[in-house]
Amino acid sequence: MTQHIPKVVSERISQQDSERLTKRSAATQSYDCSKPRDDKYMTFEEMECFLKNLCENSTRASLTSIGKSTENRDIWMVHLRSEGPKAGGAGAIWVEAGIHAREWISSAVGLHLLKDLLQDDDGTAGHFDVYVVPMANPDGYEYSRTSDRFWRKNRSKTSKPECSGVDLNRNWGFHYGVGASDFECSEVFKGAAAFSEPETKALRDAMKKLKDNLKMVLSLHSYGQQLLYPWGYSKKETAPDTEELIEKGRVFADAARARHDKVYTVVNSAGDLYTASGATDDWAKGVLEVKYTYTLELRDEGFHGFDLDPSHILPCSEEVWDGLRALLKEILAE
Ligand code: 0X9
Ligand code: ZN
Repeated sequence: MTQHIPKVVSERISQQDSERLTKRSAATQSYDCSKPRDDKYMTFEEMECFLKNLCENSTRASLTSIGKSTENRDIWMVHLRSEGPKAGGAGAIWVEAGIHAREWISSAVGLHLLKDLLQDDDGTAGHFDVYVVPMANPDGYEYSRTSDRFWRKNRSKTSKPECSGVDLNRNWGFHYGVGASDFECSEVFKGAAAFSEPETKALRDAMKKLKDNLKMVLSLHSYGQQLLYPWGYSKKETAPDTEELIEKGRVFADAARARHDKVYTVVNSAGDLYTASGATDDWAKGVLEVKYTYTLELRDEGFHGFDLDPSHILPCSEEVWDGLRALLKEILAE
């Protein structure tokens, strides 16, 4: 079942929001909003302007706020409607980026993917309904940009006044609490309860609406150049469809490597990285039963880590697009 979201952006964005998105601060005025930046990491305000521009200028793209962050920023979702003979029939793809504040490359790649998906150069992506949330943690991102570069969590208040923030990738309700912390000051604080955070609630509710139609969920993170497949919550349990997850994952990695010779390894989350529950991928697999769910750790392999130069934005986006397109082609052929 395909979810129908109105295509005209103004149907979903209030007059007030629309004015705010158009009226930009002086710092953003040098950016014309027509394409994602590759010379620097964008401000949240620049991202909003780009998203609005993209959806106003395309008949296939629409923009919806799926909820508000703790500090009242919008969590934007772009829906790229399927087209062509298989329209709607190929299913839906979910791409989420920016859950971790300091992983700036993830949203940068998410924004570039939007442009590539819409351009759909070989007609693969257009068969799918694609939903992209390019900035899932806007408060954390802005805090990382302006106050604390290596901030990871969101910015909600906890019971400890001196420690804010919940790790949004430990807050999803599937085997909640394994490999996560109860301690508010920890980087991997799981929150007071599963889905205690407005950001994870918004993502969950939007994904639930697509439930039966979802073929793939891809969560963009950094760093490590790894395509992680579930489970993350346990080394002992094997996720359904593991063989196919690995097989399709290798298709991604081969195509990505062919672009700029960067190696992405296809590995099991708990077995090869570490045990951690409460992440998007496990919840989508375990609760929504989506066949293909991955976390993609982008560039680099650790030399610069989170502090990746913006010169990587373009090549990293290109290799991910090539990998994703090849993977989608395989899913389409199933
Ligand atoms: O620990 C995480 O949340 C992810 N790595 S990161 O360095 N970007 O923080 C990996 C999550 C993998 N998936 C699960 N553990 N389910
Ligand atoms: Zn991350």
